[in-house]
Amino acid sequence: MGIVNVTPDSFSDGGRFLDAGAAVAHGLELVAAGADLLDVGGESTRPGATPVAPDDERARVLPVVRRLATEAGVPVSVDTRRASVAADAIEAGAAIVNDVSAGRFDADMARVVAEAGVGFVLVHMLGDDPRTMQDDPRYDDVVDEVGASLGVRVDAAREAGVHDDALCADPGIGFGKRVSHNLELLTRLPELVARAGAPVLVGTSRKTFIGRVLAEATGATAPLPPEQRDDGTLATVVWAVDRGAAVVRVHEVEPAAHAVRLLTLMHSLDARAVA
Ligand code: PMM
Repeated sequence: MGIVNVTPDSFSDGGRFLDAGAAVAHGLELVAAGADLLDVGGESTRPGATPVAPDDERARVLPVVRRLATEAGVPVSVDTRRASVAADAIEAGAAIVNDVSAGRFDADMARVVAEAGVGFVLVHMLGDDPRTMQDDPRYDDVVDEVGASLGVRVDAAREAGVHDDALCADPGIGFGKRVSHNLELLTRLPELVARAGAPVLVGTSRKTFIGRVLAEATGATAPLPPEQRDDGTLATVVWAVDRGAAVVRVHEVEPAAHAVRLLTLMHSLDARAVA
């Protein structure tokens, strides 16, 4: 899943694709680089980001979704917490709704998704506000708690009428998690995959925990900046796919697509060698 952020303030690519034409061109480049899905977002959910007004969010995402849905040749997902924006994006051609609040921000979301029969990505976030989610997040057992919470959201979506094959669950890397929580979610990913009740999507791309881990290795105190996190991202992509992730959400598509292709080939050769 290639990321198309139409925002002025996303942490790694804010402001680069605010113009609809630039965002569409970027989406088409990501497909040429191997993306099977595109995720279009108009609201940054990084900690401390200012919430965007619904009309501004609509104005950012709809023209981009409309053009990519006809031109890209792959399903387009809309990254939004608002049911009305999701409904308009579906009308404009979106085939998936990616909701970082897992349907908790807007009580109408699951109904809109169910009625349209589109895909639904449910993301775990600690608390219900991206502005405060990183304020001292705590878990007794992060994998148990994230798994249980995703299970509740998957059940709620099913009750609202969303089909099993339309659902995807996402542990929400960086959404109310410390570095250690993110690393534990990745190291114990097979447990989450086994209990999620839906295919699992993992979004590690350029996230702060990668910048922190890589900075620590050199003794630096500040995290490595987002533009220097793509190699680290690639390691997490390979790790996640190898441990059962069905979808990985990335900014830099080509290396991830190449890595996944090689990984898949090696797994199939390995399976034949063992048989
Ligand atoms: N991360 C961000 C935004 N949307 N959606 C899903 N499903 N999973 C994620 O991990 C996720 C997301 C924040 O990253 P960005 O600002 O680079 O898009």
